[in-house]
Amino acid sequence: MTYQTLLTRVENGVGLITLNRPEALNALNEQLTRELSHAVDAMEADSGIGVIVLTGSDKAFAAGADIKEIKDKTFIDVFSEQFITASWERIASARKPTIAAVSGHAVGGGCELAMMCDIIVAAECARFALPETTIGVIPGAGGTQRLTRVVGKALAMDMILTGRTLTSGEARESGLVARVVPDGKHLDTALEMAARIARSSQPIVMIAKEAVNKAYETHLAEGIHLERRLLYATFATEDRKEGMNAFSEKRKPSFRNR
Ligand code: CO8
Repeated sequence: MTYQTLLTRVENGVGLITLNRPEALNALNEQLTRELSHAVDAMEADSGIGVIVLTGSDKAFAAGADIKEIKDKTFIDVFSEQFITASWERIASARKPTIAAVSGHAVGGGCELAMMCDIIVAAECARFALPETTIGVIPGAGGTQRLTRVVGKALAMDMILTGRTLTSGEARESGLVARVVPDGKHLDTALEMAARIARSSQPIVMIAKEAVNKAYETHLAEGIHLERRLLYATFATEDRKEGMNAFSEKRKPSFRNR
């Protein structure tokens, strides 16, 4: 499948999606969000892919919603079309692990898109901001909710009310970003992490992802209960048996995703 606004590639069990609207710093227009949703659907359905990596250019991961495309919309337009539809959020509902490799601007909807991924790897030059209030809107793709859960109310309020930009170092310190690496190394690092994850059993990492995500959606006792149930479920897989046998026999496991 060829896309107008994306490049895609599959290697070492990893699906790579590159946002490719350099003329608009990868601003998220209707076509891009539709194509991104389609690409994620295709990668989720491809059993040869264990992990999805999402990246942009060195200058911009994505500069947010396409302001030129939405500037003349009325309330009734965005209400009727259900602007910010499921296609915007598709990557957030991926069952396979997702990694955002961010360099340059991750602004507005671009920052929200990165936050929809399970892990963010940032180049030193990466910058994160939710400046929507400065142009008369509010974050609309989960920003007020995901950022607050990850960095806490004080910093979320600071960023969302003032629109200030976080450096990669501040993003790391606040827990928004998992790793900061030298400029130009963000994608290689993300691909290496992804290939490492992709060597494990797909259903097992999907179960682990589901358990971690539950931590954001429920209270501790229920989360621990779910974790235990999911742990027990891993004992129903062939890969659990293979992983433990391989360890005992001092050999590398050969997982079959079963
Ligand atoms: N939309 C459309 N075009 C954009 C966008 C954008 N978000 N960002 C950049 N561009 C375009 C510029 O217009 C410019 O195009 P041209 O050369 O034709 O003038 C080109 O990309 C390069 O941009 P700059 O020249 O501005 O590049 P700089 O390096 O000087 O600045 C910045 C980079 C700081 C990222 C700057 O481009 C900027 O501030 N962009 C806008 C960031 C922003 O405010 N994003 C939030 C948008 S709102 C949102 O994401 C959520 C809205 C949800 C609610 C919607 C409800 C309807």
